[in-house]
Amino acid sequence: MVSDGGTNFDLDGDGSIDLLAGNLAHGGQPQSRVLHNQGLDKDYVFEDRESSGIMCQESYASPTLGDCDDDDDLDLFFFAVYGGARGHLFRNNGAGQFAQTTDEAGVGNVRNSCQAAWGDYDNDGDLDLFAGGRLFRNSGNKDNWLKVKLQGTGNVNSSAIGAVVRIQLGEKHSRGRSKAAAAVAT
Ligand SMILES: [Ca+2]
Ligand SMILES: [Ca+2]
Ligand SMILES: [Ca+2]
Repeated sequence: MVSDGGTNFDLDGDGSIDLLAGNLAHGGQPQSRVLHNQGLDKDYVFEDRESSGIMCQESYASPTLGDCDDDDDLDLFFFAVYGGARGHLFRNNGAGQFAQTTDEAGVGNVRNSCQAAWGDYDNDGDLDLFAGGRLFRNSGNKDNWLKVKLQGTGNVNSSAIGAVVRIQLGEKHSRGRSKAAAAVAT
């Protein structure tokens, strides 16, 4: 497997961190795949869930995750490094399966990109996409959102990057890991 990058995240919201391995996949080589962490009861052994709906394309590189539709699961933007090949957006159904929604989301013309990132550049509570030297503003929805500014002290880095934020509102639980100085929960 020719992996050009990977990432870890809680694919299905069960509290255990899963793995997503991105694969450049030259002809006949294995596709990108999801490895599901089966948690404490199974001694944290990973189950190979193969593509989990992520279509195969030669030239995929590092996967980039963010909850672009504010439904509390992480979605995937997979950019492509070869000229002419385009990146794709996959939405997570919350149970660990992905569906491609590139054109519907308006991000269908990102080609030959070497990196992508999610971030709320306009501070309106939804994640916007930076890819291929372009900025795609997310039109969002009318859900409420909460911005949490984290401050590390002592042995914790000053922006508390890596901290886990858990929020309970009635019966609903939300969880996020800080990768920047501010975390957003919906
Ligand atoms: Ca999980
Ligand atoms: Ca989502
Ligand atoms: Ca935004």
